Amino acid sequence: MVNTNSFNPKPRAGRNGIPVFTEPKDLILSQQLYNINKFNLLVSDQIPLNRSLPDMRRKKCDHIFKECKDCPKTSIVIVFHNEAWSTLLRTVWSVINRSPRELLEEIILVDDASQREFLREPLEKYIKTLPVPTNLLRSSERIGLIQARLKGAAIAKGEVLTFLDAHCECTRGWLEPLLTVIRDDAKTVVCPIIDIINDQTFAYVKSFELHWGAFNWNLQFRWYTLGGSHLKKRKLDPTLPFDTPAMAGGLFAINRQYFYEIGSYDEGMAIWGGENLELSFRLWMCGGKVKIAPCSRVGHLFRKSSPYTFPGGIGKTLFSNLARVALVWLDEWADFFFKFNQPSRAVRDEQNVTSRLALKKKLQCKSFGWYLDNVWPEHFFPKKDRFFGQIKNVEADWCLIKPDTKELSNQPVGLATLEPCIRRNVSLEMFVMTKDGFIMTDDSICMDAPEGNTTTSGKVRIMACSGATRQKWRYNMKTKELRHITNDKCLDVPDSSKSTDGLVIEDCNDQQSQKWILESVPWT
Ligand code: LR7
Ligand code: MN
Repeated sequence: MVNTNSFNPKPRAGRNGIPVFTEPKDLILSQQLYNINKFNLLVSDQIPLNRSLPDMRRKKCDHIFKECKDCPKTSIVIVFHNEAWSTLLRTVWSVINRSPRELLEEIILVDDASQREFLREPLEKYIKTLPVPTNLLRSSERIGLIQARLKGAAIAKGEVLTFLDAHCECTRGWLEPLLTVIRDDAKTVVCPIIDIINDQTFAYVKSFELHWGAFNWNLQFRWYTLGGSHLKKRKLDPTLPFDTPAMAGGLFAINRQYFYEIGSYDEGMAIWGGENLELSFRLWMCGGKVKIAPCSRVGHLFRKSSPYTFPGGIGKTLFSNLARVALVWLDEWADFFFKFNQPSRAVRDEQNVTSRLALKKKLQCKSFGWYLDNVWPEHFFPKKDRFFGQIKNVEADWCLIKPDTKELSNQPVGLATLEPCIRRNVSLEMFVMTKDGFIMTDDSICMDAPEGNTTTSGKVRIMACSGATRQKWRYNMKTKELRHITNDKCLDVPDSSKSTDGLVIEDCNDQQSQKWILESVPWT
C-alpha cells in the first residue's frame, strides 16, 4: 500500500478549503490508510492538487501585495521523507499558483531517502512538466530534515531561501509580505502565520493571529498569547510584521547570504527537532531578528503523531539536538534544562559543540539572559531577580500545583489547588514569582483571580498569562500573606477542605489558612 499512489481527485472536493467528509462505506479503508502518513490519505487523495483556498488576508494587507515590485527572488526549498504524493504536490502547486512568477527563482525538492516507489521515477517525470524550474535532489541515506535543507540550500540560486514543509498550502498573496520584510532588512528572518490543515478532513482552518512562538521548560516549541503591550501595538496596525521569540521551524524565508553568514544550521543535529530554537536563538542573540508577517498565510497539515522512524531512537535525535541547543545557547539556564530534563541529560556528554561555540564567539553573540530580558520579557523561566520554587500553605502543609487539564494551545487551565509537596515533577509544582508580582509556571500560565468582586470570595484559577493586573500578587515575608493586589484580598484555603478544592481570595484575616511559604529550589 505504501508504494501505491492512490491519488484519485474529484474535481470539487475540498474546494475553497472546505472539509471533506469520508463516506461511511470508506471509513474502514480510510482508517487503514491513516497510519501510513498519520493523516487521512483517502481524503487528501480526493482533493485536487490545485484546489482553491479562501483568501485569508485582511483587506488592509492589499498594499503590501502591490509594493513588492522590487522584491528579491526566492528559491523554495521543500524537504521530504516518505511524503504522500497528493500532499507533496499540493504544496508545490500552491506555490506555483499563488506566487508571482517574477519572484520565483525555482523550486528545490530534497528527498531524504524515501522508500516509496511513486516518489522515484514518477516524481522525476512529473516535475519536468511543471511550469516553474523544479529540481529534485536525493539523499540515499536518511540525513534528517536539517541536513536535507542544507543540501537544498547549497544549490539554490535565489537571493532569498524560503523553506516549507512538504504538506503545506500557500494562500493568495503569501509570498510578498515575506519578501518585503527581507528586502527592507536582510537580517530579519520572517515566517507566515501558519494556518491549520485538518488531518482528517483537510479543511483549511484559520489559526490564532494574536500568538507568537516561544518554548517551555523542556524546550518544546509553543504558541503563547501576545502580552498586553504587544497586543496594543498589533491592534494599531494588524498588517505589520511583529517580533517573535522563536519560529516554528518549517516555514520561513531568509536572505541566502545571511543564512550562511549567521551559520546556517548546526550540522551535528540529527533527523528532527530543536533546529528551530537553535536558529531563533542564534538570530536574536547574534544581531538578527525573527518576525511573523501576518499578511502572509500558509496552511500546514498538523498531525497528532509522527509517521516515520527516528533512526537511533528519540534520544539520539530530538533529545540530543535539544542538548546541543542548551549547551551552546542557554548559558546558566542549561543547568536548569538538564536538571529537569532527564532524556537530554542522558546524552549531554556525547555532544561535541566546539565548532558551534566558536561560531557564537566569532559572531559576538549576546547571552541568554539578554535574550530573556529583551526579546521575551514575559517569559516564565527562573532568573536571579525572581523567586523559583514551591508555594506551600502553612496550615495544610501542601503545595500549589498546576492543573492537568489542557486547552487547545496546550496550556493547562483550571482551579488553583493544593496537593502534598513531593517534588515529583518540576513543571507540576514549581512556580516563579516575578518582581512585577506575576506567579507563573511552565507553559506561560499564571495565577489569576477575578477583579472588582468585593462582596463574595473569588475562586483563584491557573490560566494563560495575560499580563493583566488581575494576575498580580504581592508576598509579605513577615505576615506570609499572598495578596491579590487590585482586590487587596488574601490567597486562602477555603474551610471546606485543605486539599484539592480550589483556592480563593478572601478578606485578609491573619489566619493560618492565609499563610504561605515560598520555598526556593535551586535551579542552577
Ligand atoms: O528525517 C526527516 N527528513 C525529512 O526530510 C524528517 C522529516 N523530514 C521532512 C518532512 O517530510 C517534512 O517535510 O521535514 C519536514 C518537517 O517534518 P515534520 O512535518 O514531520 O515536522 P513537524 O511539522 O511535525 O514539525 C515542526 O518542527 C520540526 C522540528 O525539527 C521542523 O522544524 C518542522 O519544519 C516543523 N514544522 C513547522 O514548523 C510547521 C508548523 C508547525 C508548528 C507549530
Ligand atoms: Mn510538518
